[in-house]
Amino acid sequence: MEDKPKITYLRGRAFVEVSRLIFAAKDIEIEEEYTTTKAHFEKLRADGKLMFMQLPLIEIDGMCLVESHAQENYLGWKYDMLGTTKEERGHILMLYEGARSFHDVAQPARWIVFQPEEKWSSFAKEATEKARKRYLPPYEKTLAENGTGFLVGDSVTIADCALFNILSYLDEMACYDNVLNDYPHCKAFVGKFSELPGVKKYLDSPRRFPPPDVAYGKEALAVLF
Ligand SMILES: N[C@@H](CCC(=O)N[C@@H](CS)C(=O)NCC(=O)O)C(=O)O
Repeated sequence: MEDKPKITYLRGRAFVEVSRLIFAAKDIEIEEEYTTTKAHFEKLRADGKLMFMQLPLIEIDGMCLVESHAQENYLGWKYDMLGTTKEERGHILMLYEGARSFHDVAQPARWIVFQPEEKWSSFAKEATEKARKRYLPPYEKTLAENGTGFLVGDSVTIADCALFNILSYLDEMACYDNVLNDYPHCKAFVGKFSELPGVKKYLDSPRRFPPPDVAYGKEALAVLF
């Protein structure tokens, strides 16, 4: 029997959440180990498990796989979440990369972990404006045109997992000013994706971390730097 895949990461979503969502969408059981001390992080580095000395780590198929992007692509390939034709693959990769870029500019750890609290609301406002200007309209249009509740085709792909990752912050956190109410297909997507059986199980479990807060930021900085 194959070993269960194992994720090693901090106690937060950040760089590994899309992989967690991919496993959840496919209802694949995994193990998780949380790095909560600098000593544990240094031990992983000393053991040679982190090729570029960074987390997250996914141990799968006899490999120590690092780099979140490679991890998500590998899982997409392994679990058939990259479409069935080359045109579908092209669209999925474009929408997946767009969702990663959307995450880079709008996800809340950018200010919650790295900025003083008095600046948080202006960062959140700027992130919401970027979301409205560049990212939410094309995802709204793509979901409306595809009409299946998924971005491409009629089953879940890595693009859906990456989109859910960023949209769930916009949906959960008051600082984004209920922006999804103006994008009904994106809002409905969050609801439908959350109801996929494996995803629902994951979201209802203690393994799903809340959005970052001050305590998470402190722990992450103490482990990493
Ligand atoms: N390009 C990497 C970046 C990963 C990354 O920045 N990891 C952070 C933790 S979230 C880290 O290990 N930082 C410690 C360091 O860079 O020394 C990826 O996408 O996986």
